[in-house]
Amino acid sequence: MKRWVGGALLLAPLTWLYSCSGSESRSNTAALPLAQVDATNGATISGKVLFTGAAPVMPVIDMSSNPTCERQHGERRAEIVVVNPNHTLRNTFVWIADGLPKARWQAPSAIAHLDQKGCTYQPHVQGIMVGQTLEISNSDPVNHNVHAESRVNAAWNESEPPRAETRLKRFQEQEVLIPVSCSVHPWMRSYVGVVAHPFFAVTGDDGSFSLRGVPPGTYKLEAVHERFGRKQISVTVAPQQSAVVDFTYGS
Ligand SMILES: [Cu+2]
Repeated sequence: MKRWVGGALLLAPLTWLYSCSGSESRSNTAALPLAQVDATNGATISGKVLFTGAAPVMPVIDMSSNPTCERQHGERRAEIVVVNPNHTLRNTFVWIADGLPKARWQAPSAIAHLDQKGCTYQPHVQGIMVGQTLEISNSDPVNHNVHAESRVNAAWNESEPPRAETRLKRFQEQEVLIPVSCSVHPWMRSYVGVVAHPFFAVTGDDGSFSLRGVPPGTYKLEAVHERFGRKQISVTVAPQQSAVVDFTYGS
């Protein structure tokens, strides 16, 4: 088992969101062979996203502009930075940014979901594949306005009233990450990573990630966090090998 800790490259702050979002787009992969995850001989790349230093205190969200939202939630803090009790960072998107063999990966038929509930987006960060359906719903009794602030894919901004039909969206190009905001409630913000292959994950309450069935090769593994930006680590895996890669954010 190999282990890489820290030493990652942190790109310039504030520019991370719209920097290069990966190698292949759907438009130029149509003629490539179809690839499949190799569960037998593929490698596993796993690890944690660590956070050092004191966890920043997130502000309480001011929902006073909408009493309905405020009644639903009471006091709620922003999810911009969530440090877990084990000193790891939640809501970090981890993916293979470069190095995969030239191939076309099939999007899963499973539908991904983004809900507007309690005047927040749930989940806060998620990954989907190029071409995969994202169902956007509104569980609230208030009007929301969903704005996909994409730069590579076509952006859109659509109202979603209470009890409206769910919206089904697909993104045709790789783009990491797309901010999704609400024009009505400025505190509402979500991020969707759209990837041309299945090797991505989002850290949860233990800060870990695991990418399975990865073809042997050398990859640029990237972590992306909405506040702390991008970090990249090079990792090489042989067939059936397990590699552990930890990213470190913080002071
Ligand atoms: Cu809203």
